[in-house]
Amino acid sequence: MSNETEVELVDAFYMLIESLKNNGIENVYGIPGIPVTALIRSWQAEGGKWYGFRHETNAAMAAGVAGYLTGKPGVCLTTPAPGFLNGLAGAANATTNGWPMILLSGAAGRRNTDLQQGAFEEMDQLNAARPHVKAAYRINHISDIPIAVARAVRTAVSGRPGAVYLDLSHEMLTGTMPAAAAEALLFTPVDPTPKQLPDPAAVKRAADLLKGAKKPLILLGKGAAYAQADADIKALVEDTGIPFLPMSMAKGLLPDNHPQCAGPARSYVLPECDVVLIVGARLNWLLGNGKGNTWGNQLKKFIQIDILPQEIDSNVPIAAPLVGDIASCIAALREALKGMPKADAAWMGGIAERVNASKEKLAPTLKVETPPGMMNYRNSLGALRDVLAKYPSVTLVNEGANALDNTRMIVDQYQPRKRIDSGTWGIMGIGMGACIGAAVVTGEPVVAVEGDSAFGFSGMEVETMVRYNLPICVIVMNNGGIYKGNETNAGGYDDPSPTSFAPGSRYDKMIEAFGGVGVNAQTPAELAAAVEEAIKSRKPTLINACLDPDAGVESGRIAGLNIERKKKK
Ligand code: FYN
Ligand code: ADP
Ligand code: MG
Repeated sequence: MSNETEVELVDAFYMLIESLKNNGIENVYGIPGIPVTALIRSWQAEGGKWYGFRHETNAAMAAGVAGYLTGKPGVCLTTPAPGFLNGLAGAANATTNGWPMILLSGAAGRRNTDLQQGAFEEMDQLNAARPHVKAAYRINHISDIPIAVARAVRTAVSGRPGAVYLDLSHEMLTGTMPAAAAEALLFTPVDPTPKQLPDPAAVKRAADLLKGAKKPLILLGKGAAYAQADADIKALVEDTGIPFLPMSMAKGLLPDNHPQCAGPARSYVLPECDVVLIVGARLNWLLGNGKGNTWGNQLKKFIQIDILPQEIDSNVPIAAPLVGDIASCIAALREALKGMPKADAAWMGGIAERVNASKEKLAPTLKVETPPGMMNYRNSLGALRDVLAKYPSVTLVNEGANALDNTRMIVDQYQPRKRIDSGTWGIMGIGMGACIGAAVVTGEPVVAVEGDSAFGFSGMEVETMVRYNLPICVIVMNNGGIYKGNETNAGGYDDPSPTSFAPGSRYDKMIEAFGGVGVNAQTPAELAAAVEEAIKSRKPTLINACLDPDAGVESGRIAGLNIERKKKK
């Protein structure tokens, strides 16, 4: 007869690790500490990959990007209180961008926390997380782990993707249960990302509208890239002959040098078009909320493909909503459009003229010579563009103001999901996390173009890049400041201006301190050579690109969003 001590037990770590594995999770990003250090060791011991960061926000950014690139949730693990809050910033960013990720965090004991008795790292994390994520759940008992992890994964990847917070309560983490009962609870969820087919009547309505268009336009957003329906989207564009305009992260879904790409004629096609097929993009601030000057002050006839029903009519009336997953909607639409004549040649011709004029205007500025150490955005990025054209599978990470705007305009993309940037919020601080997430899941080199300000938010992760020997090349566009590096203090005293950094900083020395390759590039040729060497060698590299402190403009291309003083006192 067996007594209680002979019953084989498993612990919460085992249940969590097995549940993550059952859901196809291979990588976890985060920072160890009380109470999850041993959990992380166990994860590694049982074959999981762990990427340890220097700041939790960057780990969460990596998880979000991994989710975007793979369609499976990236997982971030943090310690309680500030560690959790740091991770929450990345989870909120993933939610805003519509990327699947899971934030797991250890939490102080509920008994003390709920009575506010002052436990170590006490915080009501579940409620803090709620407004910023798609869903927040707490696991209170070890036997709930398999269902909770499956629920988190399904919530993250189905419908519009987003981040899910899973609170690992102290009580739960200390639990054990009989192994036989535990094994009976572990399972692999069936079809976590089900197809969502569009209504045939909605497909017909959309097809009829498109067939009647004189100046149709296809607007591709990062939802279209996320959907991994690349071949069908390309076929729809090419079969209809309709010009397409990619949002920044949809660049490369079809190559930027495709004859139907209207990117370089943006301010012509948006006001001029009559019917717009929106595929996985939102009519948010990046698109002038669907109205106003950007659109020639006319209400366009919009066909909008989106998985989230309430995205429709969010800003302006949508003439033909097409609610469903992009792959299913595009397939249905292609079928309904069979035999449709190609888009009007005069419309295409007018666009081609503008595209060529924009490119011709830009081209000479990319070759301008500047004195050593005084590069500008155009000639430095012109050199980079030519190198990256040779390596289309490299992922480009990009943040900043002028560094962002100029790179988006100058550097062409040729493959889907190879550009990651400031995203829906238009924020700084995605950089090194995005680089690491992309390098881990693609296994290919990553090149980041970072404003010197933008880099500062995640710069310490160069140590992480070196520690894991990841093929990442970071270019810091160093003009010595936010927007520009030559502003003086408006008050006239000696302190720096609010936008200035230490002049002549050598960011390349940072990575050398950890054993990576540092390069101080003074000319476009030096920059190009260093990037190419980094891509080929796959060695973690940081290039300090020496820019003229006067290079750049305040707030980049979105200066209209800034507030100027109305009245001087
Ligand atoms: C584009 N363009 C080109 C090319 N591609 N010209 C020549 N050759 C090529 N290949 C032209 C394009 O037609 C535009 O000119 C201009 O370059 C800029 O193109 P873009 O970037 O597509 O257009 P625009 O107007 O800047 O787009 C609006 C936006 C974008 C809001 C979508 O600015 C954006 O994504 N911004 C994010 C900003 C952000 O997050 N900043 C971080 C915070 S900064 P015209 O047609 O003449 O207009 C904190 O201060
Ligand atoms: P961008 O910033 O490039 O304009 P957004 O992130 O604003 O793109 O919009 C992406 C849209 O795509 C979101 O509204 C989201 O609901 C939608 N979406 C994401 N994945 C899918 C999918 N598989 N099927 C349909 N819609 C999707
Ligand atoms: Mg700068």
